[in-house]
Amino acid sequence: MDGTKNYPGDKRMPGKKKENIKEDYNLKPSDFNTSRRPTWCTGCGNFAIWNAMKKAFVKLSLYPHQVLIVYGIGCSGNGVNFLRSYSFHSLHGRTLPVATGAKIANHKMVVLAVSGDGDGMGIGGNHFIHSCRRNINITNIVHDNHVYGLTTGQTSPTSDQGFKSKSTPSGVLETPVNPISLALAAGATFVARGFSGDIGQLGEIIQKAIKHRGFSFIDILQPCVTFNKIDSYEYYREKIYSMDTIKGYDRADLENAFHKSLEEEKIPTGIFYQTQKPIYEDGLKQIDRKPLIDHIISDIDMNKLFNKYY
Ligand SMILES: Cc1ncc(C[n+]2csc(CCOP(=O)(O)OP(=O)(O)O)c2C)c(N)n1
Ligand code: SF4
Ligand SMILES: [Mg+2]
Repeated sequence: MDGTKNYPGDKRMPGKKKENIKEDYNLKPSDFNTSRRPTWCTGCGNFAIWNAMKKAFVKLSLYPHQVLIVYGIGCSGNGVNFLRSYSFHSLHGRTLPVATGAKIANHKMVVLAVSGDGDGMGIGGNHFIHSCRRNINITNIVHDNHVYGLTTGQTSPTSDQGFKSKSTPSGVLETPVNPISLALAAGATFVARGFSGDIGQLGEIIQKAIKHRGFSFIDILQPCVTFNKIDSYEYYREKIYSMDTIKGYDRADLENAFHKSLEEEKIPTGIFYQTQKPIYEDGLKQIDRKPLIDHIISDIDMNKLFNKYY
């Protein structure tokens, strides 16, 4: 947690245990602000994601000490400095393994993994696939601006074919990763797309994703106003439509979700797919009765084990 100042109603004293934290104040989005103001470029879509996340926590009555957010490296990852919660600034591409470890250590905690498209779909792509199929109860948010923002605008795995950047001056040759299709194919149990130009819908999706029991994935179309002049707010506003407008859309229909994920002429937003399956934690006997962090380990003698192998 950002340690700059206690949030209102926080009765903790240094060294006191978590049980002493009281949720006795009227939660508001600004309770999730740190003392630092965001440094993102003016107009960056990250602002809306930051606001939508804070609003979603308030709607769910989640207090800062009940949430862990694991960030990757990137402009998206810099959110670690601006959103007050327990947080961990991990390595580029490694948000999901860190979040997975934290969730297993304390499965009572609400855990989110926040990364960029380069982070989540490039170097972290392998972790993404296995996190989807593992169905661990965490929420993965990808700020999908189709570029490597922090390193000044190189091509990312979701950049459009033909996109020109410093790293591909003649245009991208490959077809882009489709994060929604990939999540569906890999077995994610909640798959959604948001747009940072629609904070109302985005906040709703984030709430539902956190409430979902299982791995929930949200790909957020997030304009990078500095390094991606193609995928702008105007561009998206022309192309986007909400799936909430489709009467009778069945979110449990995987095949239909796939079809939707492949639409390009118009871009659907909202929840593509949601289903219930046993979560990874259900199979872990060690955390059946209480979180791993509450186990008493001081009387475990490791010497026997060490002596056996050394
Ligand atoms: C292992 C590793 N490789 C490369 C980098 C350099 N690096 C830092 S941020 C970044 C790209 C970030 O792009 P993205 O994940 O899309 O996040 P954005 O900045 O667009 O939010 C890269 C390549 C790094 N920090 N660590
Ligand atoms: S470089 Fe792009 S993604 Fe990064 S803060 Fe600026 S507008 Fe946002
Ligand atoms: Mg990016």
